[in-house]
Amino acid sequence: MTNWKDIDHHAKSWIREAGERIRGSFATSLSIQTKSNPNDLVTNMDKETEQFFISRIKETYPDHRILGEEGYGHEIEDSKGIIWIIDPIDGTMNFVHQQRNFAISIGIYEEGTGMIGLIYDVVHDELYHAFKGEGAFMDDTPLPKLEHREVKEAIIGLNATWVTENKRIDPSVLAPLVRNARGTRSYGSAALEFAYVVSGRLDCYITMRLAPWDFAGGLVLLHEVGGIATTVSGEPISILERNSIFASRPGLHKEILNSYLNKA
Ligand code: 2AM
Ligand code: CA
Ligand code: CA
Ligand code: CA
Repeated sequence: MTNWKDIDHHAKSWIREAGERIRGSFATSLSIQTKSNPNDLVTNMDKETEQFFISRIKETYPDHRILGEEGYGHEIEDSKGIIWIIDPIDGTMNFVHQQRNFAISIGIYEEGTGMIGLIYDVVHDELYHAFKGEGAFMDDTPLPKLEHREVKEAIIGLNATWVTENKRIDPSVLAPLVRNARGTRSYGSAALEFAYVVSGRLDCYITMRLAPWDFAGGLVLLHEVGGIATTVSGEPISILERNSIFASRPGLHKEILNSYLNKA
């Protein structure tokens, strides 16, 4: 029998410990490299944090598998067994430039079902956490179920890139939504944007391409507050692949899908 409470306890204590290490790194100098392009950054702390989780998990749960952004985990092609999906620093550009607005994200899945979701806002020391069927919390505060809100009263999480010429969506699809909404915000960390939808600070979040480690934790949290996440065309999200993401309050999800996104 899997002891899920034990896993939950370890995951929370490791994520706080990793956050402590990251906060400690502010006093030291970072080593920064680029990945796929000059704006795609990675630091020694991204790598060290992922390695920290991997060594703890391997030591304690040798039969669990790990999918991490920086590639120190396993090659994962199926959703069998227990898989930890980890983004050691989500919002690396913010980490480097701002020393805030980044998070550690962990989703723990069993046979493809999200069991535990953790998003740790390291600088604010705020842990968003959810366990399947037990609701979502920010530290000790339970997060209420999300209710409908109309577009005209909604704050939408959206990166300006998607309203300029780009290869994934026609900007004329999103422009009317941007015009009709109460406001838009972009935080530069998908995990935090998920946490903000979960806690009602954003009413929805739309992005054209995320990887599993960007949304694995957020999906579990969102589900626990009755939020809805699909691709921008309303399809189910595949947990081991890259997807576009539309995460929202219920009701608002339907309104935006029907009146804006489905006109794509
Ligand atoms: P990262 O900081 O972990 O790389 C920035 O808008 C958000 O998109 C961050 O959550 C960032 O995660 C993520 N991101 C950056 N580059 C990406 C890429 N090529 N594919 C998917 N997500 C990306
Ligand atoms: Ca990255
Ligand atoms: Ca990320
Ligand atoms: Ca990352």
